[in-house]
Amino acid sequence: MKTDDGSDANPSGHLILTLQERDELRALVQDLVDAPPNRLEDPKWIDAARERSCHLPVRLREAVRLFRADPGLGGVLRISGLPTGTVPATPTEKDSVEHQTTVAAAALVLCVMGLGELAAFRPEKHGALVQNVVPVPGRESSQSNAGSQNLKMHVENAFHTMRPDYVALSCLRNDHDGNAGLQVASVRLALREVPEKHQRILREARFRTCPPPSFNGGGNPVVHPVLDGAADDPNVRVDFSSTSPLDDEGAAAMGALHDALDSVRVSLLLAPGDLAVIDNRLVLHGRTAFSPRYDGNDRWLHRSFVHLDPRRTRALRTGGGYVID
Ligand SMILES: O=C(O)CCC(=O)C(=O)O
Ligand SMILES: [Fe+2]
Repeated sequence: MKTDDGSDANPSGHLILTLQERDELRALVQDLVDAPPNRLEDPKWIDAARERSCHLPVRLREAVRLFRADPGLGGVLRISGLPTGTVPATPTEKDSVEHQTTVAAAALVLCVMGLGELAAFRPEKHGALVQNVVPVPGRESSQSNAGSQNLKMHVENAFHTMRPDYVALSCLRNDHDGNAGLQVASVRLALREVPEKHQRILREARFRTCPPPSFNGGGNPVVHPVLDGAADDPNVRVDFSSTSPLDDEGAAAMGALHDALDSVRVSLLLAPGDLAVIDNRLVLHGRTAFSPRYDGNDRWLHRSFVHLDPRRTRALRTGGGYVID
């Protein structure tokens, strides 16, 4: 299906690395894995990652650079062919994160370094640079990435003024049954279906968003508009699990936006070695339900956040590190 400007209905970019590019990338990742001091969070290792990201295969650098300039109508860049190394048993504990420079963690960091600077939030997953998205026993119905029931569509950390510009999710293992799809829906596509009277309401501060469960009680609710910025190409800020309208008109407008997003929603079944980079200013994401078995072979993604302008967050980053307090 083509849209009226001639592009694909799901115009998200998909770069499939060639065998030669995979070899080049694997060598670069291994070099980074071995770079001292072998700890993901160490500023020296992060510097090494930034430097090596300048040597990524040229098509990958191009794809990332072009995506940064314009994420397209779909607002998602998928890259296939990242090395994962030997993948151990999927963790099962709550808030699990990576500290060691594994192949999979280094590959994610390396690929997204070309986009901007990595960031994390102190109250969430210990402020780790690379976080695990895994199902956690007893949290099946949680509206967080520890759950396995349907995860509602959301902008990441929608309550936070310094929410990430991009969310990067790389796949080490999909679920046993191939049911867990990363859902993405672009506001650039959805707004074509939202009547102007609702868009006007969505631009007003008539919505309240609470911090997500992953903040473990940290942060405060905020009242804000759902759409802001350019009239013909706005940013979106809403989480259908933790944003509530303040009045009836707000509820109708949010409902219209929800339905429009649903009509353009795309499911991405990530395979090991796939990386999805989501523009968090334009695209909501969520996940379909799946059945974890807690047998060491459950679905496992790595997640990192990226900001385009680290100066914007500097006052909140004690000591200039990557963690936002
Ligand atoms: O599990 C997924 O595919 C997405 C989870 C999610 O929303 C997140 O980790 O931010
Ligand atoms: Fe999310």
